[in-house]
Amino acid sequence: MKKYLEFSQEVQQAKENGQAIVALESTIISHGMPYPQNVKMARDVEAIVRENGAVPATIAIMDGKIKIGLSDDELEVFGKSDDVAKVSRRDIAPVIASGKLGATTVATTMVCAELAGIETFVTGGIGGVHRGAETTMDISADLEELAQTNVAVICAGAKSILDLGLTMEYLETKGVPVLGFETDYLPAFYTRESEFPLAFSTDSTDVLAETMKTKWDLQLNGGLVIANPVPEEDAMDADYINGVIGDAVKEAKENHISGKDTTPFLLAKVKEMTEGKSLDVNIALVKHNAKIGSQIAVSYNKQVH
Ligand code: PSU
Ligand code: MN
Repeated sequence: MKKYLEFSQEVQQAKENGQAIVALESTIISHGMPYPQNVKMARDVEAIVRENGAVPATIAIMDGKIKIGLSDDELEVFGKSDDVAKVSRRDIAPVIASGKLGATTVATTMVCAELAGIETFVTGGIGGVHRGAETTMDISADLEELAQTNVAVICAGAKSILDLGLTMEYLETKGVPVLGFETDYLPAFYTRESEFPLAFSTDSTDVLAETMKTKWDLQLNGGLVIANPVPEEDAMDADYINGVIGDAVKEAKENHISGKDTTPFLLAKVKEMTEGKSLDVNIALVKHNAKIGSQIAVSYNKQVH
């Protein structure tokens, strides 16, 4: 197992010193945002993690290894290259064995974080049940991973490019807690709230860390979704963005976009239709997630050591 993992020096040191570590994904860099904003976002997010007392570990696949922690130059490669595979769970072994560059999705970053002994993972939004999934069966592997892998994912909920109601049903069926941080409703990424109420909410990062520990102490395997709404000042108007998303979903259908291309297509379309505003919001909410997620990681680290 160990021969497939390569820790950066910073992350290796953090492990030896018992410091809190926060995992970060790379699909958001390679397939979620355009260059050069993606690289700047990745570096800024790492800096925020450090400012909040934890150590960042951006995860990706390179040279036949799972990299736990990337250098600045490696971040640049993943941001710039247009030859990076989007790696879901099914793609991990083929991409490693063929020595290709691979950006890890939420699902794959969870797999790799667990292998590396990292319990806290910060991202923008998770994948979910796509609209029309009753016929396409397009359900993100992120949900299946949350059902089985012991990593907490701090995000701003999920985009309404998805069917949020079906996504919540799926998570309930799979026994995945969705915990609101300072919200009683599932955040909808660009907006602070959807219509879907959450079973649990808190304004304490300590309680969230305690919830992670309790779940895993009880051997209730699988992840947790910690839903942290976009800051008020960055949120978009709900009617406006939902209209845009509706048009983007329609365009994806007309262009017969399917499978793993769907999410990147929709993200790029929404950015184009909002003249870049959606990208600014995306960056703002990831940074906010990095702050709250790092506080959770530090608290969790105190409770288990
Ligand atoms: N949602 C976003 N931004 C993203 C993604 C999702 O708002 O960048 C990425 C994440 O890496 C997520 C993946 O794991 O898309 C989900 O893809 P799919 O729907 O193909 O499972
Ligand atoms: Mn899919």
